[in-house]
Amino acid sequence: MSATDRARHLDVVVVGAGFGGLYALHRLRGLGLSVQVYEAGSGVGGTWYWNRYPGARCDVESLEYSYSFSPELEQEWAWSERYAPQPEILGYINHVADRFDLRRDIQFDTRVTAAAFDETAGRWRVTTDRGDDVSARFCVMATGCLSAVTTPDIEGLSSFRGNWYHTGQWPHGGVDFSGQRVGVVGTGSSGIQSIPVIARQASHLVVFQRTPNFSLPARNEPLTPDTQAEVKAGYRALRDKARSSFSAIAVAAPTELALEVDPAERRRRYEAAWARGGLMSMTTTFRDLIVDKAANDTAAEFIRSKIREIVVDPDVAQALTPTDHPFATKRPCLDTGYFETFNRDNVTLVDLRQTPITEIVPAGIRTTERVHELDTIVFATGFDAMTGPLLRIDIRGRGDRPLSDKWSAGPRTYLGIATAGFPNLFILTGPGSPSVLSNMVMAIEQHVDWIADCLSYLGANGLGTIEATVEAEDAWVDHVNQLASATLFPRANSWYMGANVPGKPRVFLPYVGGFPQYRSTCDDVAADGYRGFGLTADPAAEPA
Ligand code: N01
Repeated sequence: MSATDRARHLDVVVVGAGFGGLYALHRLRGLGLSVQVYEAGSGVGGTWYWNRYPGARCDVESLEYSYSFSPELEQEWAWSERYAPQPEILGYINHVADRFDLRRDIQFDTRVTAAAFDETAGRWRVTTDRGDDVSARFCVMATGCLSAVTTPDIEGLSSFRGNWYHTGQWPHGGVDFSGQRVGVVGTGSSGIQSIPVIARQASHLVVFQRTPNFSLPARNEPLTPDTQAEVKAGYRALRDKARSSFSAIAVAAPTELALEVDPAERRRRYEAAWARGGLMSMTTTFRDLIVDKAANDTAAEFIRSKIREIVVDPDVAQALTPTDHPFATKRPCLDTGYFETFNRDNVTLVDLRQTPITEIVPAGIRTTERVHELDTIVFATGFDAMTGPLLRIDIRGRGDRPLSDKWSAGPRTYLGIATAGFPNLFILTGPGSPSVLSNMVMAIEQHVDWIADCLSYLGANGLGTIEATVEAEDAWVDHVNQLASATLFPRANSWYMGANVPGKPRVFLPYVGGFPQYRSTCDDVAADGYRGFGLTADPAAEPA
């Protein structure tokens, strides 16, 4: 077979060159398979390639938010801070791409537009916006969970005289806000990270807040050589602990109930978590925070009391205080000086619950109260999470059925990795898997390793296709829903629930049973000959 034919008839197409796509390429190429990665960006990095807004950094500690597959890589890379800033994570991913010689199988500036399963050939036909038209036995969708940005459809945006940006598609050259009147719309993680930084540069910052959010101090700090050396000396044990921890982050599982301890002791624990900083400190204080509303109220009220302590103007503090959802039912934010920013003279909070946006005009944003004159608008308005990146591609399975049709009432997967009617299509960290509720890098590695083992199994057994059965998928969807309904998560209008996208079905998207339970289910399924999947023989592997 010529090189051109080989390029057109691949073993695997991987869509996306973020953490997921890169590791998939590395593992699958290592099996001797021909792999082509398509990436819409001009470089590797996925989330970390696109989200370059001021203040962007990870909210999982750097030493854990990194690949574990290569002990050499772990040892040679040095992180500078407890939570790595976006440029450093992007530098890390670029280092990985070079170190493992990945770029030669990645085509950049190329967006996959469609993937259709040809039942006769038993292959996927994948097409791109650059005119590529290739055939592959397997497709790995490494499209990310938070990559399909959502910009609100506010009347008049095109009339705005200034510039506007979305945090998830930030210009590579950066944006200089010096001397500008800036409006930030949205107070999720992206808004809460960028607002303090923009406030320091802009002449005036107006924050347009629809829903106040819980945010915890990051307590970011430089990582000392001693800390790094200590972690690196015990890296395998740390990774093993992470793998057996609920969120795939190495923390001890809480054992106590919040209401089991007296109020003074409870407060002391919350104070200690606040002082330590980080997401896990607070969320793992007690084991019932996400299942018992009364327990959750104690943590929520503690954070509210902190907001009142920090924010000087009581009306502003009140407006910033989250009351509409239990703590952690929306992804809690990590910040550096977020609430303190509202004590600055050059920052104004607009509470959109009191004065909603009516339109954008050439001079700025009009609310029911007045026009806020602006030079620049920043939309920190989030993403069509988990399903958006897949449904923005025209994916068609058996019988030419679009995935968008199959998922019209919400995503249906088996293990969050496969969907019935779409043979040989794998979704990395898809809906129905722990994904966004866990350390994403570890979740990615677990999925890629499972897929690599699966492809080896198919090869070793002369099998051509693997496809989730409808029965296994139905049972998995029921299981995922049951787990979610036993928690407080469905009480929030969150992107976890699809609530941030008009018309999106309200379904709790990730699997909430924890990473270890999920991982062992995946391992059992594989050990049981891929229980719940239909397997067919590979005609090419049969004796002539
Ligand atoms: O998006 P979001 P994000 N008018 O959906 C508001 C990860 N992440 O990009 O709550 C006015 O959380 C919306 O208001 P409401 C992390 O998993 C991680 O900030 O819908 N406002 C909300 O305030 C995170 O959870 C990191 O009422 C509108 C905001 O916009 C996820 O990405 C950093 C509006 C959107 O918040 C998404 O975070 C950044 C409208 N029409 C992101 N539409 C770290 O690792 C929406 N909003 C630290």
